Parts: sequence; structure tokens; C-alpha cells
Amino acid sequence: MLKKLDQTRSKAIDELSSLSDLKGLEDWRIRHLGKKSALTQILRGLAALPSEERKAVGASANEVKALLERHYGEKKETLKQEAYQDLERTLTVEKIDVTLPGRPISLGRLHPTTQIVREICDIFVALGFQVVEGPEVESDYYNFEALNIPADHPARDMFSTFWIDTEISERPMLLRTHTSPMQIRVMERTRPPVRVVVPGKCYRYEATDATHESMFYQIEGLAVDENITLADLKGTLFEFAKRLFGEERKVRFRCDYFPFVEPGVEIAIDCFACGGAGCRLCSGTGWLEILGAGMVHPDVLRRVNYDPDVYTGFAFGLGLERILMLRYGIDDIRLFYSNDIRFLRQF
Ligand code: FA5
Repeated sequence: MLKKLDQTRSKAIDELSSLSDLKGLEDWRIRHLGKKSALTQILRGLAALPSEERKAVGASANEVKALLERHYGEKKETLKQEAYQDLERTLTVEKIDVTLPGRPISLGRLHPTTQIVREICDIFVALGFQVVEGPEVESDYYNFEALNIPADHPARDMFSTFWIDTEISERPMLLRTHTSPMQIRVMERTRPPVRVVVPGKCYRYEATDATHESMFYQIEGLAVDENITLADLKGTLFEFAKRLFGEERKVRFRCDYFPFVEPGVEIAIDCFACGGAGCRLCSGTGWLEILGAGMVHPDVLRRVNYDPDVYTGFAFGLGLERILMLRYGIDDIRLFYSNDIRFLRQF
């Protein structure tokens, strides 16, 4: 046992001399003075030794312990001093120049689509509309049937659809192809007068190209009340186009077809790049199409229990990326969602 104590002592002293940092010293302490160290095991086993041996081993073990503790204390002091001197050296050599200007933190900004959503909603709020939002995962009923587009209707071809396999609902589910389903949802839960705009994402299962994305934004508008006429639709959208594109803009109304409006119209503004003379942006026509609209179809009103003999209304839907493309002369819609920071930083 005495021999073992002697070996423990020399091993510990040897190791101590090669230590150069406080972390290593703490490991050393645990190894040689900690609960599981050979020395502590010997001290704990003293009671089991015969009394003669116990006396000699006990005395020697306590001596080794005191010796190691003393060396440990001295080494700790030395290492602390060295660490302090190192720090002092570093601080002298590596001076910090507190007068240097700070590094600028690069600030994020709103995506151009978010900016235009806010701008357009602000215009309609000023005209008395409320902003509401609706689900992107829709049922076949709201996206099509309630809007006069039954399963076999050829107009379904206009809306290439992402269908969703689901067992949660008995109704066929899909990613909404336009924001028009919100016309039904809003009218189902309110009575006229209704004046809402609905911004949101839409999805179409189409090959992407410079003017088509499979995910894009629309803003839907709906106004229903007594005595609403096509003149209100024209007045509202004329005012909107002027506020968004400038006072001097001209607005063109032409017939178009959507099953849920009657009559249906398409609205274009005169091209602000060429002033209507014809250029690349407007494909030589002098006009830029911005939205589809019309008077809410009486069948749609009946479906939500509005009496079409009492109430009439108008609705419109515009594609936001196309508006941004026109405004900034961007020639590829895919740039908006390809996350190229160099493109997005411009807005
Ligand atoms: C509709 O979606 C109708 N719901 C609009 C409407 C509402 C008419 C209310 C009448 C009353 P359309 O399929 O034309 O209509 O789409 C409207 C706009 O969405 C288009 O003018 C275009 O700007 C945008 N859009 C449509 N498909 C895409 C696409 N794949 N990528 C980008 N924008 C698109």
C-alpha cells in the first residue's frame, strides 16, 4: 500500500510540472485529489486495514494529500499569474480603436408584393372598403360551384387546378385558383351593405413563363348594396387606377367573360411607358390589362340568400405581380419568388 502511495505521489507531481493551463490543472485535481482518485480510495479503505498498517498508511496518505494540495495551490497561483500576464500582453499589442465607426447592420425590407398589397389596400380602405383574408386551401364548392362553375363547365379549363387528396373533407379540396371564393364566404356571413377587398395567394397548375407563376397574388374586391350599378364599378376602378398609376391615366373598359359576373368587363390603363403610342411593354397596343371585373351574377346572389331584385353588386380581381411588372418594367414574373437578393434589394 505504501508503495502504491509513493507511485501516486510521483505520478501526480510529474504530471503537474507539464501543465500549462487552468483547465488542465482542474482535470489534474479531479484525477489525483477527487472522489474517484487512487488517494481518496486509499484513505477511504483505511478502516479495513489491520491497526499497525492503518497507522503507517494513514500517516503517509495524509502526507501525500497535504503535499499534493500544496503543489496544486502553488501551481494554480502561477498559472493565474501567467494568464493575467498573457491578457495584459494581448491588450497592449491588440489595441481596440473605440473611435472606429461601427459596422452598419443591414436592414431587411418588405417584399415588393407586400408593399403593393399594402398600397392597394390603403387605396380601397380610403374608398370605404374593409380588408379581409380567407383560406388558401379551398373546397370545390367555394372555388367553383358557388361561382356558377359546375364540374362540367368549360370555364374550369381557365383555372388549371392543384387538387388535394384529403380524407378530412367529403368535398373535393384544392388550392384556390383565385380570390373570388371569398365573395361567397363574405356574403354568407354578412348582410349588405358589403364592401371588402381580399388580398391573398392563388395557385394554378400551369407551366411557368415570363408572365405566369404557379403561385401568385390577387386582390379581390366586392361591393353589394341596393342600387349599385356598373357606373359605381367604373367610378371605383377609375379612381383606383388614377390613385395607383397617376392622375393622367386613361382607363379602358371592354367586355369579358367570367361565369360569376354579368356583364363581365376587362379593364386596361393606357400604357405609361409610351403614353398610348404603342411600345414593347404594351405589345404595341397602347393599353395594359390590369384586372377582370363585372356585376355580381344574380345566381351568385341567390346562392347566399341575397335577393337580386333588391341587391346588386360589383366584383373585381387583379393580379398583383402583373401590376408590379407594369409599374417597374420587370419582364419576368419569376424574379419575384426566386429569392435573388440583388433583385429584391431594388424595391
Ligand atoms: C380571375 O381569376 C377572376 N377571379 C377575376 C375576377 C374577379 C373577375 C371578380 C370578375 C370578378 P383571371 O383568371 O383573369 O380572373 O385572373 C385575374 C388576374 O390574375 C390576371 O389578370 C392576372 O393578372 C393574374 N393571374 C392569373 N393567372 C396568373 C398566373 N399564372 N401567374 C400570375 N398572375 C396570374
